[in-house]
Amino acid sequence: MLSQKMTDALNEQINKEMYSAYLYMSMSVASNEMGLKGFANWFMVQYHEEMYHAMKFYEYVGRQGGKIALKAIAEPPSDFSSPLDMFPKTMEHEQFVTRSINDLMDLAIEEKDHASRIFLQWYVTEQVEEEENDNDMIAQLKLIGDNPQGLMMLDRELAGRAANVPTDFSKGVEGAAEEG
Ligand code: OFO
Repeated sequence: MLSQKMTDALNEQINKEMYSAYLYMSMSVASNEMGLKGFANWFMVQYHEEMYHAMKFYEYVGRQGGKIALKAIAEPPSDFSSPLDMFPKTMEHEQFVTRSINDLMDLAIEEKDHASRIFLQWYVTEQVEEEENDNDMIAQLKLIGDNPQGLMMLDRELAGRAANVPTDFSKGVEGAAEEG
C-alpha cells in the first residue's frame, strides 16, 4: 500500500529516470556527430540503464496498486562540444538524481513505508555506481586532455561496453530480469 504522497513522488521519479534516458540519448547523438562511436555506444548503454530504472519504478507503483501517471518528458540539451563538456554535466545530473532518491528514502522512512524503503535501497546503491562511473570518466578525460590519440583509444574501449540490464519489458521488469 502506498500513500498518495509516495505515489506522486514515485511517479515524479519515473519521469526523472525517463529524462535521464533522454539526456543520455542526446549525448549519444552528439557523440556520433563528433565521430566518437564508442562514446555514442557508452551513452546508449546508459540510456538502457535509465529505461530499466524507470521501468522498475513503473512496475513497483503498479504492483502496489498505485495509479501510474506518465508526465511530459522535458527536452534535453543537445549543444555539446566534447566528451569533457558532457561528462561533468552527466555528473551534475546524477547528483540531482541521487538527491531525489534520498528524498524518496526520507519519505519512506517518515511514512514507515517499509516496502518502499527496501525497494529504494537498490537505487541508493545504484547511484553510488552511477556517480563513480562519471568520476572515473572525468578523471580519464582530464588525463587525456587535448591528445586526440588518447581520445581515440578511449573511444575504442567504450565501444565494447554492453548493456547488462533487461531491455525487453513485454513480460514486465521482473520477468525480463529473470530471463536476462
Ligand atoms: Fe537512474 O540513474 Fe542515472 O539518472
